Amino acid sequence: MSTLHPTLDHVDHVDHGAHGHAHEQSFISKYVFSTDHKMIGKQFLITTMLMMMVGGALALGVRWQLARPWERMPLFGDMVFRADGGQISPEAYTMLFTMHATVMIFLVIIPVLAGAFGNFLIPLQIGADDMAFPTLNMLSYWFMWPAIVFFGVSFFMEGGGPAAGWTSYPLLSLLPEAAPGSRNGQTFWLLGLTFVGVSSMMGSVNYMTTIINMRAPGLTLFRMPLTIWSMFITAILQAFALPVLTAAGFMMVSDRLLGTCFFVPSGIVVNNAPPTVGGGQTLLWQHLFWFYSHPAVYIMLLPAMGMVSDMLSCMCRKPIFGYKPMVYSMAAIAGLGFIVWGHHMFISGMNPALGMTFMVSTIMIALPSAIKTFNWIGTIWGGRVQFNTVMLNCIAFVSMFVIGGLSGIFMAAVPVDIYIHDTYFIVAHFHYVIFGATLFGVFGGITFWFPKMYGRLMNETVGKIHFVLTFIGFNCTFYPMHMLGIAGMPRRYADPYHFPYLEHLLPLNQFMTAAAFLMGFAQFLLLGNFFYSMYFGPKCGRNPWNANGLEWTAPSPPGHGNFDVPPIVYHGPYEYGSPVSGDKDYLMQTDYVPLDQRIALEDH
Ligand code: HEM
Ligand SMILES: [Cu+2]
Repeated sequence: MSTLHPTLDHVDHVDHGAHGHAHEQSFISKYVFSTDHKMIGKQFLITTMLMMMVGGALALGVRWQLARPWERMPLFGDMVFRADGGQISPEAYTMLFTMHATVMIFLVIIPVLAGAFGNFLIPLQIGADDMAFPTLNMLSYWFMWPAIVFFGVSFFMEGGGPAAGWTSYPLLSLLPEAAPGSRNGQTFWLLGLTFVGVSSMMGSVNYMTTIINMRAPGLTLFRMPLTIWSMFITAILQAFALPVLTAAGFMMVSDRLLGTCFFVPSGIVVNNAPPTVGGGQTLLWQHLFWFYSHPAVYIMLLPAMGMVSDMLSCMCRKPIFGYKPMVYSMAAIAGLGFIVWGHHMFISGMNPALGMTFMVSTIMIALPSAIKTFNWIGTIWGGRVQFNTVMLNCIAFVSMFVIGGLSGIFMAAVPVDIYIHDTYFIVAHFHYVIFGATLFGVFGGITFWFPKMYGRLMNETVGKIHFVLTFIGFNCTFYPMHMLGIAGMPRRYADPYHFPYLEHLLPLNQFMTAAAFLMGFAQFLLLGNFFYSMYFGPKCGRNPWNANGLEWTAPSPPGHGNFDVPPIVYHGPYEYGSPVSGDKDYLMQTDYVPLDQRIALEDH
């Protein structure tokens, strides 16, 4: 089977930066406080890639402890945990997994999808010259930085970093007696959360407005690429879910600083401190938190679903199978996503009738998810599959999503979840969806759109090695977690082997840790490939993948204002292998085919 080699010819003379209306921009306004959506997208991308390394290092700390409990950690341990003789203390372990999840969710996955790809692709794929509100767009990037700083400095507070998990459940997150990190570290965590929230909200408003108002002539809603649909639906999700979390965060800050008691009940004794005086409810936080954070898991997935649909169709040289069902399924997933949050709280003592409702609505999400999966398989089926880095990552996306989706259905069943809740089974599930699906989709997306970002190609061989190592490392790290969970190993324990019934799990955990380190180091290949190719990759033309979307009609990289002439759209983005396109196997959205010719060719 032949593999699509990106075309290197017809490199057009691109006047970088100043296209058409040339005006000099200072370094600061071009690279730092830029209002150009492409630069903001790249800023998000590079920031999130670096944050991924930070989050990864924290995870390796967690894995070290699970493989070699209470042993001195070489290098890292000596630097960070010198006071404890280089070993990770139970408190430090708690901070490590709290901040690992916080960084990965709030500083990597959410901003890489909406922030990096949303910014870069939305105007280009709808034929606009920029976002509707460029300054707001710039602010949405720069509001990430206070969050990064707050999360960062929280480690240096008295008592150490936040240690209540990324879910920040009270009382752990409220009472200084409950966890050492529940002092100022936790307050800083909440402030950081507010800033990422504001950043996301600014993006969301901008994306909705841009997609509704700024589409090129002819780009009707059902001619939009699925990436745009997914970004649009995600933006709506953000707009409705996020205020709840932001409000809850403020309530918690006020509980901590102003003496309110929204989440503090009366008469609880924690670590021999005097009983709490409150009148609030800890469960209230869980409801508010999950009312945002369940929809948020789709914020972490839907954009990747859209991007993978675009890439799969191009790499299989076939129209996407079932375009409209794909759109409706995404809408259904988003809609159902709002009424299922209680599945995180099955063991909180809720009324069984309510548990049943949450169970049924959760299991219903499997339906649109399955429609999407079958449609991806339908797209691959019979296609001229190009096994390049992009396609390999997309296949990983689909297959890992199937595994993660299936374990989701297990957990959604109340009787099963009562047993596996808060075990490693949960950790397996969400890593399969967030890492296995989304992150592989992102790796594919980076490779696919890199030529548009920098006018150069990334290295295929390094890309493939990175893929294989990550794929093997990923499955060896996370698949056994299903087994650990069924065996009853709880999550968030610094020393599970303390319990005799878990002792036999140590060797398996050591294997997983080895795989995790392999996977961690493999990410340097991605970074190396990315930064090397930025300067030394082979130059490419406007449309290296012979793709159909509007972004491929613009120069690589597009100058200020994106397009030479404002594009006009004549059909959808998935016309691959159509008889209408003549001797090419693709038909760009801007290629006009007169109706009589189209009818004649299609009847052919
Ligand atoms: C078929 C679709 C899905 C179903 C039926 C499902 C079901 C569930 C259930 C029932 C839980 C709670 C388990 C427990 O705590 O005992 C859960 C947890 C979780 N799910 Fe899913 N899920 C699905 C898809 C996803 C997706 C697409 C993502 C992310 C992209 C995701 C991310 C998470 C996360 C992060 C948690 C754990 C939260 C925590 O406790 O820290 N899930 N899922
Ligand atoms: Cu959920």
